[in-house]
Amino acid sequence: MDEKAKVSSRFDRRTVFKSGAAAAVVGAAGASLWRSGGVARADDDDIAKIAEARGLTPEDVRAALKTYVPSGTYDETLIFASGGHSGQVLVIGVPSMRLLKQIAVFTPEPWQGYGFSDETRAVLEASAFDDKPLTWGDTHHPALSETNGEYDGQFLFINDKAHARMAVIDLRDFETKQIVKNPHILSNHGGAFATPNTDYIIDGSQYATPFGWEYAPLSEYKEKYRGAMTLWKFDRETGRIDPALSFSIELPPYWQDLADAGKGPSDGWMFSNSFNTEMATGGILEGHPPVEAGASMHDMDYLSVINWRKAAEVAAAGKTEDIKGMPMIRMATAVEEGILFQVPEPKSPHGVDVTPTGEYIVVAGKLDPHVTVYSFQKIQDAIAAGNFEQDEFGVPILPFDACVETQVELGLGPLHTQFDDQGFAYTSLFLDSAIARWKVGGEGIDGGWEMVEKLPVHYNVGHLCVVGGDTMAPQGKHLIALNKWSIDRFTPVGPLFPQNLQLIDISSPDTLQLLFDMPLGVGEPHYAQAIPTSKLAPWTVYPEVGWDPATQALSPDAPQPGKEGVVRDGNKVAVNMTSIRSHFTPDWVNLQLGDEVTWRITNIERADDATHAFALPGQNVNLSIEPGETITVSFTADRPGVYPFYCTEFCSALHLEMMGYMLVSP
Ligand code: RUQ
Ligand code: CUA
Repeated sequence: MDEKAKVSSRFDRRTVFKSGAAAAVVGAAGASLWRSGGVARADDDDIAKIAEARGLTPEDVRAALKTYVPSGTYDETLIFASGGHSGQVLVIGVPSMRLLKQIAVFTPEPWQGYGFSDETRAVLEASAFDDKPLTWGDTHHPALSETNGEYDGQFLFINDKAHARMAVIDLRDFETKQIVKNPHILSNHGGAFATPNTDYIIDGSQYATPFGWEYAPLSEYKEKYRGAMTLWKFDRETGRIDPALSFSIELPPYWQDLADAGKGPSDGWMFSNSFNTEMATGGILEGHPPVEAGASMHDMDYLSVINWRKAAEVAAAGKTEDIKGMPMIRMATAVEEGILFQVPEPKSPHGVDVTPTGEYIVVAGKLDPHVTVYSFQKIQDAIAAGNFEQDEFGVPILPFDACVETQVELGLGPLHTQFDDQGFAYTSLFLDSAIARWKVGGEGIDGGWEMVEKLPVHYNVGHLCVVGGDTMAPQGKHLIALNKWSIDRFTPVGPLFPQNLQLIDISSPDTLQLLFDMPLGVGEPHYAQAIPTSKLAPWTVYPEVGWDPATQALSPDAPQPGKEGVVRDGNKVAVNMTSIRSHFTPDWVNLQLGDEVTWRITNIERADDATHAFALPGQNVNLSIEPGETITVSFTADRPGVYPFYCTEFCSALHLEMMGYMLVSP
């Protein structure tokens, strides 16, 4: 039996629920639930009959009871999942696994009006590649902002791997406020990761290129191509990354994979895997091995160990080189200042994850059946003892044996690790299509560093996510496996399959239970972070009428009720409009050919969910104007005609009547 077939057969367990005999499963819990509702309208046997008629096993019923969120009640947890090459972020409720929102980040999105208003267009345009606007991204790793090593629910960051960009989302309104383009590198992967107080957002390069997006032939790879770690300075007050205080550190031309920030004793340091220490570049037709083979020849690659706090001091002291307007700490400086070290790590490492106490660093090598656990203290001891040699780039290489705490054998294709509050770690096994639960060891812990259970998942699991699972305060109720393939899980919908997010109950120390399969047909989530909803405080309407979400302040230009109108100054026309159920004021907008129009709309509603939208034919415009919001769109009236504009959000019984005429006279 091949591996997939084996896994499948484990899922072929239809011990169908039998009424009477199996009613014990619903048993006490089921019965008391019905009764506590105050309605004695069904007994256990009815539930058993439903289960039997639907062909459900006792396990199925248990899973359903644990995930069902009745109408009118809320999920206890939200996950923020990347949307992969949709370029967006997905917000999903747990345990119901209902998709609540897709936050537009790198890709224009009409429902949110993202990329159509002046304000949101500016966010996208600020991160253009030179002058070329980019209208998609490849989101991989969302990072929630942290205070003292715990999620604080204020901001979310996410990278665009395809263009090495970083986005900032404000969790007061769940909207993207800023995207910065990395001036040094062209693709990233080791980001976004927040330092424990969100001083910096870590952004590691993926494929080595010459810095500053310059040209150099592949024959000069070793001399001219480089990797880098960028530290984006985050300013909580403005809610923005401050590129002027951000900097990069030059690395050898290996490919940085994931990264993580230290915490507790390791706070001030960060860790990043480097694979392709072979420096393979492909060249299949030129007689070289393909990258997949060329980059997998060494038994050991390197874990980069970087003192970011020291690096920030060195950057502030100006010991940097300016490349495309942003400082770079050169490799030689990084070595001289004691910022950069490397430790060998086995076989094409992928994920690096610091344990909740900050004492250990867990590395998963894709081609090694173990996770390798490094001790931060041992690394520090080796550095202090000068116990290292230098590689061909001059970077100190600490000895493997001196830094490793232990290795834990888990299975095939380990990728990523998260932690819970019961002392367990969870590692995804891509090739095994399984989640391994293992016990974290260390001082005073009995029987640590060993695998305790493996749960099959469908199929090819990439990241996994536990509530707070990468923080200093993880929780132990749910784990979400983000699976790449969904063969035989869902009703076929053509050759492009949805992704499959699987919800797993990890609350019992004895056994893991798969609860729910969530097909996601809107992109490929890589990583996700989960946060209790009690830590979030989003607005349901904007604080004041005339609010500008771009500045998170009252806009001085906001059209206010009673001040609406069309104001002409030569060929410059300002349209000051308000919206309320069910009309726009003004609803006649008379323009002349060639007019340069600045059109502002304030939604003066104060009721939750009373969003109006604004579609203007011929100008490629759709705006979403949430209660209190002010929004702007500018264009040139470049074609005579009559253009009915209307509200695209079904806001009231007379929503169809919520329209007006824009007339452009020749
Ligand atoms: S990763 S391929 Cu996060 Cu495992 Cu991007
Ligand atoms: Cu406002 Cu429809």
